[in-house]
Amino acid sequence: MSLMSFGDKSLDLSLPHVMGILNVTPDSFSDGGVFHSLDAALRQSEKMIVEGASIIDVGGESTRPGAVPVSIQQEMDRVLPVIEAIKKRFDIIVSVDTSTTQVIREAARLGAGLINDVRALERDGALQAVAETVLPVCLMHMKGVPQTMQQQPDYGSVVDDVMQYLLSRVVECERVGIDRSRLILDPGIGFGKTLSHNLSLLNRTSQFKEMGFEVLIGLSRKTMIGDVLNLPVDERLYGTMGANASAYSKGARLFRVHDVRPHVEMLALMSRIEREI
Ligand code: 7PM
Repeated sequence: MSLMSFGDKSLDLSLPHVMGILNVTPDSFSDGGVFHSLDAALRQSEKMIVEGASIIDVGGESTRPGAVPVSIQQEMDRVLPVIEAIKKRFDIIVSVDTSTTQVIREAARLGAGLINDVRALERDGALQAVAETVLPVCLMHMKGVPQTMQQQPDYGSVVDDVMQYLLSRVVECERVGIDRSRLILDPGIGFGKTLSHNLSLLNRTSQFKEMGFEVLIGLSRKTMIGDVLNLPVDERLYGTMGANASAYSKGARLFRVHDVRPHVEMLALMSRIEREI
């Protein structure tokens, strides 16, 4: 057993867990007004819960390469009502995919159980906002900013550079009173990385684990899968599952995915086999 507390619930991170992706950006729920999008978000959440997700990751700021930044108010309006509605309806851990201090504070107040920050709490006030909660936080590595991060990313040694960056963020967390036991590390697949960088990071997943941290991997349907298989985004499930199975065998225990049921079933077998003597 390796329990981590996520607000009102805990997870045993000796076992794998699926985090289902819930995008609440306007491009994900075509514009039919507030009620329509809230209803669609709740239905998608229920589906992912029935399929076995342990966490629903709610995100309102598109971090895709080339995306335009959204205002704080826009992000609040998108994300907070959804978090509130999910926590009211379902017994599930809600994660908030945000870098914004005000969103961190309000999401925690509404019952979010995990802060998932692709900027590893680098924005002004974000460290302090998390320090004022008891919640765990996922620190992700990104090189550059979403608009330009895929323009010739380069590293000395990608694994060492990403590790060094994440450890520097761990130090900053501890400085403000966020204990190590609350930290989850994520190499940030696709965030300022070439195919070769992504493959190296996945190959070395165990190095992050060996530093004593839980590891989260988010590679669902990403370009790296398409690059290896030469397939469009809607045909990347099998490749996604292969890469996640590899990450599991190297120690990752949290998997951020679109396709919950296939991953829950794959990981159930991976974990049963690993535990059989
Ligand atoms: C459009 C394209 C929208 C790509 C969103 C994305 C990660 C994450 C994202 C990840 C963690 C996606 C990305 N990716 N959080 N948020 N780790 N912790 O492909 O890899 O889902 S957004």
